[in-house]
Amino acid sequence: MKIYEFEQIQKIIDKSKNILLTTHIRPDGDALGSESALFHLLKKLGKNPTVFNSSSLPQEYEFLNIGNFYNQYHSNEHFKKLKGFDLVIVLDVSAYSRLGKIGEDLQKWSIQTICFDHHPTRTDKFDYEIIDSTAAATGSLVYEYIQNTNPELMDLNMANALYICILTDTGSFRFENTSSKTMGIAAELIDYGVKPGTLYQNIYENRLPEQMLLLGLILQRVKYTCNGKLAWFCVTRNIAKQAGVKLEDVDGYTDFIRSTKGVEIAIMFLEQDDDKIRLNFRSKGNIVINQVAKKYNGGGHAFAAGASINCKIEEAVDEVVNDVKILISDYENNNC
Ligand SMILES: [Mn+2]
Repeated sequence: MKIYEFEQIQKIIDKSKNILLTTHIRPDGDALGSESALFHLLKKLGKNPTVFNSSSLPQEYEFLNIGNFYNQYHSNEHFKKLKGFDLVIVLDVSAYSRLGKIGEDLQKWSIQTICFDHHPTRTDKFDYEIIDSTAAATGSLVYEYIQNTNPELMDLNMANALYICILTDTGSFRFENTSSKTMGIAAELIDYGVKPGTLYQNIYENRLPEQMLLLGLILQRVKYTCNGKLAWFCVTRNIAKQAGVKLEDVDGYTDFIRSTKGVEIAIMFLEQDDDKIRLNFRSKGNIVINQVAKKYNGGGHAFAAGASINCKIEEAVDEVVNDVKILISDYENNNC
């Protein structure tokens, strides 16, 4: 990103007072960390920021909620409030449809928008954009923005939030998106006082016993095909109930199954309703998976993507496993 692009963003923020921050449904560490860092920055700039998300705050990110600033958006209660904002900052997503209900409602008002994002799949255009699909996390773009405009305002709260962005979106610095630049930013954040071990534990070593029980049930049910290159599993509402896990707390399992030797792609089918199935795709890095997600109106990164499909879970399995089998055989044909 060029310095003048950050300066332009700063000019827009300088002219605004009531600023809304929002992000995609089922927010992850990058989405929530970016919101948190910008919230604290805007406060220091004398602005009146508000965070509204369509989804609730996942329990493992509760420690970021210093001052209880994460609000869940409820259309019936908050729709009229949207009119009072003079600027909306959309984080970690470039599609109104992925913002959930608030995205639908925002389009009914005409409010200026800024978007910070690093996803390659882009649907909507925003008034001002800081977009870089080579960035490991949206949080690293937020970090660059702060360093180029208000470096003296950076503090430990903001540094912690930005470190969470990078930690989670790089899979704890394991994924290929971990560049020397990413490591450089992480190192600078540690210089602000970030404790990497503590933050890691906050997020990854706080699994509920129920989630571990569900892991056991999933491990007994994984199916392999394509000579072990494709692994998939279903989490029905029944199995989740048996383990005592709420559907919104079913997370991280697809990454774990991908870690199996020989597996190139792992898929989770999560039954949300009788005829609504959430799909979660994880690829080891040889086969791009987001075009299959796109086919089902989803999206994401090349090797980590998601979508939703409206049918019975058995039909979803038939259709999607077949699509991915074709993808794997294309890959094999091109690599023999
Ligand atoms: Mn992200």
